[in-house]
Amino acid sequence: MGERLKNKELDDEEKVWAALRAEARKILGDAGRLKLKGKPTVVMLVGVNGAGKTTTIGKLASKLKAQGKKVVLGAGDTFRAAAVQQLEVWGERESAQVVKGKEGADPSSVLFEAVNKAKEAGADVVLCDTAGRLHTKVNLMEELTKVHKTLGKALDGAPHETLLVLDATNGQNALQQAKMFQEAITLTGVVLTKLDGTAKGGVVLAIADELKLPVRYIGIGERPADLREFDPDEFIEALFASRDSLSTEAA
Ligand SMILES: Nc1nc2c(ncn2[C@@H]2O[C@H](COP(=O)(O)OP(=O)(O)O)[C@@H](O)[C@H]2O)c(=O)[nH]1
Ligand SMILES: [Mg+2]
Repeated sequence: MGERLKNKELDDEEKVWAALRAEARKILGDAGRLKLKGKPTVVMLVGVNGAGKTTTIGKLASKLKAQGKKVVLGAGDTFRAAAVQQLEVWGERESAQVVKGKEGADPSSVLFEAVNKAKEAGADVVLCDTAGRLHTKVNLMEELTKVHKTLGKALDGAPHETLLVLDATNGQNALQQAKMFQEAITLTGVVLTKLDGTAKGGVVLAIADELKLPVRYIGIGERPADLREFDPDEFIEALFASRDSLSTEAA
C-alpha cells in the first residue's frame, strides 16, 4: 500500500480510499462459480464438522437442477450415519441420486462408485461429501488425500474442483483450519457459510488474502436458495458503501 501511494498522496483521503479499494479488489481475484469442465464434473467438498458441507451440497444440487443439470451426490461422510441420512434428504428434495455405502464404509470406494454411477447415468456433476472429523486429524487428512487420489482414478482430471467449506462465524479459527486442509490437499476454492450470522464481511478478504484461493460461493442461510455466487465487484461496492454514504452525508 505505502509503496503504491506517494507521501503527498497520503494526504488526499480520496486517493487513500481508492488505493484501499483497488487493493481489496485485487486480493479477491477471479472468483465466480463452478466451471463445468468434465463429464461429469467432479466436485469434492471438505471442511470441519458443522462448517456446512452437506448443506452446501444440497444447495448446489438445487442450483444445478434449476440449470437443467443432472446431479449425483456421493455420501463420503461414512463416519456418522446421520450424515448419510442428511444427504439423502437433500437428494430426495432435489431429485438427485445419492450413492452411499454401508455405515463405516471406505469413503474412497463409495465416492469411486458415485463417479462410476454418474458416468453410467450420463450425469453432469458429482458432488462428493466428506467427513469433517475422524478419530484424529492425521486420520482425516490421510483419508481426504486418499479420496482425492481415488477420484482421479475414477475419472481423469477429477476432482475438477475441491472446495473448502468454512464457517464465517469462526473467524481466525476458520483460517487455521483452512491452512490445515491446504497442507493436505490441493484446494481450488472456498465456500464461506453462515454469512447471515455475522456482520463481519471483512472475513472474506482475510480468507482470500491468506489462502490465495477464490471465494466461489457464500452461504446466507439454511434454505436451498441461500447460496450465492460470490461476486467480488458487488462485495467491494457493499464493503465501501457505508464509507461512501458517510462522506456524502458529511459533504
Ligand atoms: N445460518 C446458516 N446456517 C447454515 C449455513 N450453512 C449451513 N448451515 C447450518 O449449519 C449446520 C451444519 O451444517 P452441515 O451441512 O451439516 O455441516 P457439515 O458437518 O460440514 O456437513 C446445519 O444446521 C446447517 O443448517 C448458512 O449459510 N447459514
Ligand atoms: Mg455433513
